[in-house]
Amino acid sequence: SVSAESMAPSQDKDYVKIFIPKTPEQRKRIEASIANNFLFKNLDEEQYKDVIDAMVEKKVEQNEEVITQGGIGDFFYVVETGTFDVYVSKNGAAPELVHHYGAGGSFGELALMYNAPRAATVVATSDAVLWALDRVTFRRILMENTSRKRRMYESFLEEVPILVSLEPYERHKIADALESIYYEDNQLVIKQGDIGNNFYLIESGEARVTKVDDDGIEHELPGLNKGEYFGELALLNNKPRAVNIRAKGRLKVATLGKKAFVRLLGPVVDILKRNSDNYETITRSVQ
Ligand code: 1OR
Repeated sequence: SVSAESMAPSQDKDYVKIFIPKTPEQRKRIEASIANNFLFKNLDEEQYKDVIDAMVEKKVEQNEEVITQGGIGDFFYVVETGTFDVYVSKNGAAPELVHHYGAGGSFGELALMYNAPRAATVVATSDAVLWALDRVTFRRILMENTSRKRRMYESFLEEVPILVSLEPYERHKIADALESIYYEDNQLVIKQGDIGNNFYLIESGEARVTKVDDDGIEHELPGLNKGEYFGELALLNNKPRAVNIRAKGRLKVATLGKKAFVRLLGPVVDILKRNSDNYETITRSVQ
C-alpha cells in the first residue's frame, strides 16, 4: 500500500542512494567547500555522508557556461575553487550581470526546488572546480530545511524596511543564514563595550536601548520595535558595542553572524552607514 508518509522525500525507502567513489583527499576538499555553507547546516551524520557520497567532481574551464537560463535543472553546484559570474536576461533583453560566486559559494538550487527553468546563466570567469549534487539527492536531503527556512522568513524579510531594496533572491540567501533566538523580559542581548559578532533583526517584541556615560550613569535611548535592526555598528566599524540592548517583554530576534552580515548585506551597507549617522545626534543628547 502507498501511504502519504512514504511519499515524503526523506521517508522514501525505495530510494537508491548514489555512491560516487572518492579518495579521502577528495572528501576533505568537499568538506572544506561546504564548511561555511548554510544549506549544509543541521544535517545529521547520515545525511551529511549521503550528500558527500553523491557529489561528483566537475572541472570547468574559464568561459564555460555551467548553467544556461531557461534550461532544465539537473544539478546543484558548490564551488571549491574558481570564480563565476551570474547573468539574468529579462523579457529577452540583453543579459545583465547580477551576481558573482567564489570558493564556498553555491548555485543552481532554484530550478531544483521549484521545478522551474534555470533562472540565470552561470559562467566560469576562471578555471574552476565544482562539486555537483544530483537533483534527487538535493531534493531528498537539502531541500526540506532550505525551503522551510526561506518560507519561514520570507514574509518577515519583505517587511523589513532596510531590506526592501534587495532582490527577492538576495532575501532568500539572508533567510538561509538567519537563526532565530528568544530573549525573556529584561535579558541582555548586547552589552555595551563587548566585541560584536552578530547583527539582529527584531521578529517580534520590543527592545530597550540604554547607554552608560563616562560617569557610569545609564541613560534610556529610544527603543526598537518589530522590523527594526541593531548590532550593525560594531560590525561596520570594528568597534566595541556602543549601547546595551535588553528585551522588553519577550523578544524574538533573527541573527546573522559577522561573515554572513558582510557578505549578504553588502548591498545595503551604505544605507546602514547613513542611518548610523542619526545615532550620533541621538547619543550626543545624553552625553
Ligand atoms: P537556478 O537553478 O535557477 C541559476 O540556476 C542559478 O543562479 C539560480 O538557481 C541561483 O542559484 C543563481 N536570480 C536568480 N538566480 C540567481 C540570482 C538571481 N543570482 C544567482 N542566482 N538574482 C541575483 C540576485 C543578486 C536576481 C536577478 C534579478
